[in-house]
Amino acid sequence: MLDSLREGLQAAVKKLVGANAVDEKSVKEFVRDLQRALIQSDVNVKMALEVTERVQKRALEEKPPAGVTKKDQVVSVLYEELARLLGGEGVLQLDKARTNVVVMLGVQGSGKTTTTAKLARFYTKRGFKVGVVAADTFRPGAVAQLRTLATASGAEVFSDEREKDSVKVAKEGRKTFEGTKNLVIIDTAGRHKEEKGLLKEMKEVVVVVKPDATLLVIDGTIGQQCYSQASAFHQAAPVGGIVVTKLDGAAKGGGALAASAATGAKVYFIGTGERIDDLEDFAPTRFVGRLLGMGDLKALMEMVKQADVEVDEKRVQRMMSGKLTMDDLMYQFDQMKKFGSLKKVLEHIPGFSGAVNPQDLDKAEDRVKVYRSIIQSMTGEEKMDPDGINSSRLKRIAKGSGRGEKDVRELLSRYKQMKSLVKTSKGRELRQMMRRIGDQ
Ligand SMILES: Nc1nc2c(ncn2[C@@H]2O[C@H](COP(=O)(O)OP(=O)(O)OP(=O)(O)O)[C@@H](O)[C@H]2O)c(=O)[nH]1
Ligand SMILES: [Mg+2]
Repeated sequence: MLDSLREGLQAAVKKLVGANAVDEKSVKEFVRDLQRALIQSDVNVKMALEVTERVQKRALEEKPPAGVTKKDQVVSVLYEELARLLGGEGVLQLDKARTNVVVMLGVQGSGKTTTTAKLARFYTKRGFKVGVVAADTFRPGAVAQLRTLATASGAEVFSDEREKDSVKVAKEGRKTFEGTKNLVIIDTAGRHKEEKGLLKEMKEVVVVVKPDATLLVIDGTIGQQCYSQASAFHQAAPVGGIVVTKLDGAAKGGGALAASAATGAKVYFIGTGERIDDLEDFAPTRFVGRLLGMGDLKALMEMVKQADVEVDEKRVQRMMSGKLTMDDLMYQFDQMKKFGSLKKVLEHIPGFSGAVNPQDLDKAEDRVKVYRSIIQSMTGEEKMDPDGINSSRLKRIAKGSGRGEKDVRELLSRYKQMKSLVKTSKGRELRQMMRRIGDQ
């Protein structure tokens, strides 16, 4: 999903990270690359320019915080600005103590009926009693479609196939469920004799039903039209929240940004498939993280900070004095494990995902696994003083760990390298070196 936007943004980031220095020239080039990536992925031109101007201004004016490189700072500025564009975390505010009413809006085929059923399922699972109202009186078969989908979701369905006035059906449905359901979702028509008529009808439904929220359903694959479509609906009936559907398919992703910016409303959910469970609640930071090919940057920074503190305080001083044991090495491996896999760590680091051959990483992780099993087969004395391991001990360790003698020798020579490095290096370099231990 979202391949084009992701690839464009990642290519821009990779180029910046690969540049010799972050100066005015490389920042401007970065900004141009970003603009191209955004516009090619259906982000509205005006928005693309606004966002990238802010990125440029901050990149040129702000200083990186202590311990953060200029490159990482620029990438995290981009991350923040994209997340901000999406309007922060959006949650549909529902009060279980009463009957909440939500009206679905959107043009034909955008996914209103499917999303109605998905939402019914989503909230039924969370203990809500849900009723859905079939207020699409225009399209033949609409009621049957909703009935099939919503019944599978565990919700009760209200419909009146003789009534052709959708406003009346919506009103009646609401009345029927008032007091007995926690949530009433009103599915509306997407087709009309003419487009203006559709917007007028939506306006009437909203005026009569007075919902707690209107949700605009936007097809994520329609590209640039997302912006104007969202604005048109927003003018007819204020949009409370947005659901972007079909983000599993050919969507370029810019539509989500566009619809959000056009209405000022937040994206609450995204549809990621045709099945009833293919609905995700939407977190902008996660979304942007996915786009930039990194996980949650904030979480990463936390992890790095924590690990650094532990390494600093508990170990490095002692190691710096030249007393390096196999337990210290093992500790380093455990640190890496705490990060999840090394690969995951690199995915988190701006510019790194995709820049490193995954095969190399797999190899590095394999080596660490081998080293770990060898260290486990050592006696306490051997771990404390690896220099005292003679050839007969070496044979025993190899046998005990099920590894080759060559592997044991390799580990010992790594250990020696590191120990001699300890004497010359500062703590920071040491840590970097230790993190690189698996690299061959
Ligand atoms: N792949 C994919 N398909 C979806 C998603 N959401 C909806 N669809 C499909 O899109 C088509 C239209 O969905 P509907 O829910 O009928 O759309 P609608 O807005 O109710 O359409 P009208 O009732 O004609 O206005 C159906 O084939 C759905 O299966 C999604 O998130 N991913
Ligand atoms: Mg429908």
